[in-house]
Amino acid sequence: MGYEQLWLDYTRKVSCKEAEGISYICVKIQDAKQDALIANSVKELQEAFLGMAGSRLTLRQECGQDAGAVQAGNADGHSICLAFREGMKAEAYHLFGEKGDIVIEASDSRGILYGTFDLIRQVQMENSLHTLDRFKAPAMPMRMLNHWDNMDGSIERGYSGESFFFEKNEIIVNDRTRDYARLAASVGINAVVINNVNVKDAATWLITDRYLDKVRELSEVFAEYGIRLYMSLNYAAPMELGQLDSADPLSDEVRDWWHKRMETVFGRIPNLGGFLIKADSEGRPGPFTYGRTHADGANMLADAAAPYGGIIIWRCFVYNCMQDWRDYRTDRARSGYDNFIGQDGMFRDNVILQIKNGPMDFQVREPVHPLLGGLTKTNQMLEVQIAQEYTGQQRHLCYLIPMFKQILQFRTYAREEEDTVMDIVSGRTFGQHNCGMAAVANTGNDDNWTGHDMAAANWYGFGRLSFEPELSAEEIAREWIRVTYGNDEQVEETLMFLLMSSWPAYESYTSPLGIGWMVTPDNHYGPSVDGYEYSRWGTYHRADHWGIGVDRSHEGTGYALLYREPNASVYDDREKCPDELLLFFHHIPYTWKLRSGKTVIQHIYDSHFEGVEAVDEMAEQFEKLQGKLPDKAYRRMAGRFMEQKEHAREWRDQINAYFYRKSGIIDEKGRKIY
Ligand code: GCW
Repeated sequence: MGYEQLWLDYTRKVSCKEAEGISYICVKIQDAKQDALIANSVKELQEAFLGMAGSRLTLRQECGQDAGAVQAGNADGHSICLAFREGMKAEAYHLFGEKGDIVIEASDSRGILYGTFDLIRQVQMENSLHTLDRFKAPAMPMRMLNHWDNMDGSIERGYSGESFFFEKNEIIVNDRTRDYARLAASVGINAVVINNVNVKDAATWLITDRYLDKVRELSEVFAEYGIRLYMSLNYAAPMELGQLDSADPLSDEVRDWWHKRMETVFGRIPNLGGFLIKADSEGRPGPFTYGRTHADGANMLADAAAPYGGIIIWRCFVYNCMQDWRDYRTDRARSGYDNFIGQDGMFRDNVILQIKNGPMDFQVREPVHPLLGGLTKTNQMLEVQIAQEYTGQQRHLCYLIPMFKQILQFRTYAREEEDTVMDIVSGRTFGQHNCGMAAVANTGNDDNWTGHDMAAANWYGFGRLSFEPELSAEEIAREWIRVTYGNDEQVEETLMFLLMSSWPAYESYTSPLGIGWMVTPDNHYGPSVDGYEYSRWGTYHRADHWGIGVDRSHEGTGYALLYREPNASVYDDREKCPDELLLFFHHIPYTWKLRSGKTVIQHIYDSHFEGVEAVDEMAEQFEKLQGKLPDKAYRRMAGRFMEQKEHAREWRDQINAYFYRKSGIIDEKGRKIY
């Protein structure tokens, strides 16, 4: 086993007297032996307590009829008691200490599993167990990872090796599959899409006999950790697999084809949650070809999946990727909204629209997508990306949870109260039960799973955040550090500093004031200011000699007005628009004074110098951890920080040179600009 166990590494010893005093597990659950989740909870507790605290926990399947019999301290030591309690919410748990014993109560076995992993975290953090009293219920029903893994083993936008689900067009099920499921479940993930949303070639065949047995095997491993398996679908499957001559959602033949397919697929895979679909986007087929709407397409699939409780997740990432850069009226930022808002309320109850956090594409800074809170009668799910496609590709450190927190806290004004993105995706705003969050995954078959060791904080953090969105980014970071690297204060403080400085630093030395892009086309790594400026992708900065930015106000593309008030008026007015989004919404002269008091051009220069200084400081602080982190991890990270330092300079110098040459305005601090 060459790969690492990350935050579930039970070989790391802890100093926790209370854990040492525990000697057995008592399962007060009927038929627990048949329940794989309970069995796995027990196994996890036994391995964790033995490895970390040296206590060997024996299993007592049914001790005593009531909790009292177990809880009264026992001559042969204390226990961990697992029990069901009626009246608790699905997946919720209560973890508490009672006279030296520990109790995990839940309404279902997922709750027991989540409580188990929480207890293990408490041991890892060396917290007192006797005084525990943690009542937790996940805020949102769907907590999902989307893997963009292809069946040949490559990963679209993957930065940590190859797929561990697929190799040479075959499905892999092995120990690593189980460890993946354990890691995901331990932070509360309960749904996983195994294949890329761009479904082509062999992946189209995942829903056929060729693969169903193996998909089932994979799904069974997931099921034992409470994770539902989902697949991405090829909308044109009836043509590619069924030899029909269309995929028209209103054709009887096509509907029949899907009904039969769903019957087979759900019949063969009991733990199938449903499907994710990218349609009419970036060359993928969809209902537009037949003059039909997204609702027609999604509902047709939803009807076919409904008898089996299946969910259809339909992505809103739909835009014209054949734009003419000369055209100032078409605005990619508008397209998601314009394509879907007219169909609000037309989707079946088992359809969820999945909406990227911003209207463009996972840039380091974007406004919140106006469909979030725009749609009021449709199930909605937020899509974020922990794969760092535009934020340093897991070579640069960029802890993204602070960004996700800002998005979740954004007030949409869809109602007078409970109107934040967090409220919407938790189902509070519109009373929805099919909702939640999905993240484009950042894992691969690298030994450390995520390329950069610290990128694991984004995986861990996404899970924890989707379970408990009230946690702060700092709390999650601290927790990740302690469960991964132990409780040394210097390690904790230094890694905290690195994580918390990383997103602001990355933003500073890359693209300024919300403009985004400026990356090398296709691979999206490194600076290329004009790389996308004259392309078909709709991603322009419109810089000239006088200024920069895209006019999305009422005088421009009108995008700013897609928000509810007061957001619309704030974004529409360059005087009121927040600095960090100014160039997203407005074309602004370089000499314009920002609310910070600096001119736009001086801000560009300053932030790029400061960004590099911040990275230098991060690298310097990191070096002090030599000898304090596991050797391998230290060396891997040291290499990445070296690259980040160099690469941040490249960003700084290219951006500053570009704007100096365009504007002809000198840096008032007289620093070197090329
Ligand atoms: O971010 C862009 C990526 C594509 C991706 C697409 C999407 C899977 O560059 O690689 O395709 O978004 O989200 O569908």
